[in-house]
Amino acid sequence: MKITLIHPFHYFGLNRFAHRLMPLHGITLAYLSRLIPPQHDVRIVYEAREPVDYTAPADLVAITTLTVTANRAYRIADRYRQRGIKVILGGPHASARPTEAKQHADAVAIGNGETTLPHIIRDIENNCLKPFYHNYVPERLPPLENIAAPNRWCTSMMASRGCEMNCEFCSMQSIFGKFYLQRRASEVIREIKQVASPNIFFVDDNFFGTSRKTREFYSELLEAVSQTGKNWYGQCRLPVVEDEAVVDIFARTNCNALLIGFESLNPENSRQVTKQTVSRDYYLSVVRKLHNRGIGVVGSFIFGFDHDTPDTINRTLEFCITAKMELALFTILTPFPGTALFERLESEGRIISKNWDDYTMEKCVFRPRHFSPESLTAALNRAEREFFSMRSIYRRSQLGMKYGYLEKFLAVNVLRNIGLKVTNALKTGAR
Ligand code: B12
Ligand code: SF4
Repeated sequence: MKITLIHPFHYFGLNRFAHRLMPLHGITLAYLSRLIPPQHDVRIVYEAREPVDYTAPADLVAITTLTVTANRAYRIADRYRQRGIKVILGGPHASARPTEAKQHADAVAIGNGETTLPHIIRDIENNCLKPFYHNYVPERLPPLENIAAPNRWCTSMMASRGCEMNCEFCSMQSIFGKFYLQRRASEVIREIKQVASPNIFFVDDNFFGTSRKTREFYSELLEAVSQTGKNWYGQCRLPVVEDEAVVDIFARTNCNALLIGFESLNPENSRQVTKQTVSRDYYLSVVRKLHNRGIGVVGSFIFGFDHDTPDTINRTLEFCITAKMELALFTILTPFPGTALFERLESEGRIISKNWDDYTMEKCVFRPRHFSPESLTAALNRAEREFFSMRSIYRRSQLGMKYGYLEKFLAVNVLRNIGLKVTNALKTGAR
């Protein structure tokens, strides 16, 4: 069979241009292609990079969906089905809303593709496709030999999948189930050696973890990565970098930067949703510890929790600049379908938009406690503009210039500054 795998794209205009400049995507399609038996001819299409060619020959089209890309995925699916081509939908959104997705597909894969995709392909070959394929926790993860890089600069890689935590706003456990699986370190090391780009981005949910076994696994892996001369980026939970010994390993093995989910500076929010220790001093000590070892910090923060007020946002901004964070990702709390957060806000009658196009994490789709939806979106935009202002870039770069890390991030900070100015000018012009 000729099988086309598609990752739809929801950003248009300026954002599409930005994505072309710096393409970064997960490994979903490359990963799914490894679950398809080798006799099939597989084509991968990232819509962010190339338009979907509806005339290219295909016997089966498999589309992955995030909530924000769901509507776009449905439009693509409808056009293929009009041509009589079978379409299957999967991924976090289709898994959370299978009945909705089924209106646009011949079959919907719920949850982990490791268990559903091979089964679907077998059923298509035997002409007995079922409408829904249900989630099972996989027993092992497939190898990722010769994985294609989205750009010359960085390649995404996965060494483990699953997370031991269950944060209220996250879809991992509620959609995919409670599991944590590691691949064989030797296999991942072999694959990393095949990669041509100088940087590796680990997409693992629970990178490094906290158990002794997990730490041994990652230590072996990272020592091998450093021997290839490549640098790496990862995303990890705060408790992981509390340990000096772990930070030493990261520094020794060429960690360029870590994306850290700080989520909130407000301890009352953390009691409600993230279950992690929160204090400004503790956060600052973590950032300093990483900076002292030459590791950049990309801080991820969520605004709109029940205890957030405008003051929380001001304090967060002040913290990010004082801590001289290389980058900050400010997002609005978003109740993705399938999460405990969605259920709670729905039961409280607080969700105001179910247009999935709005689920960008930059727009408020529910009624927060201490903001109007519009004022929360405006506060987020203001925080972003201030964090990426030239004055803030200058203040944050002082430490970076001394130790040599901000220069790695200067271009992306300046580009973000320009991007925000252009977006703002376009919005003002449109009003
Ligand atoms: C790396 C990453 C990114 C990268 C790359 C994004 C990408 N498009 O993949 C970056 C930083 C760019 C990013 C951005 C965003 N991300 Co992100 N990201 C991830 C992360 C950590 C890993 C993705 C990955 O490669 N996973 C590994 C692959 C193998 O897993 P998978 O895609 O889920 O696929 C499995 C199954 O879903 C299934 N499957 C998937 N598709 C299909 C299709 C078929 C036909 C079948 C049979 C099976 C199947 O099979 C696979 C194996 O089991 C995930 C969390 C996670 N663990 O998945 C979040 C995650 C996907 N991101 C999320 C979000 C919200 C976003 C943003 C909207 C955030 C923002 N504010 O911008 C943007 C959207 C960008 C976009 N348009 O794609 C959410 C999505 C929730 C939702 N319901 O939509 C997730 C799940 C995080 C979370 N914990 O909630 N992200
Ligand atoms: S947000 Fe991160 S730590 Fe929390 S459950 Fe999701 S993947 Fe795990």
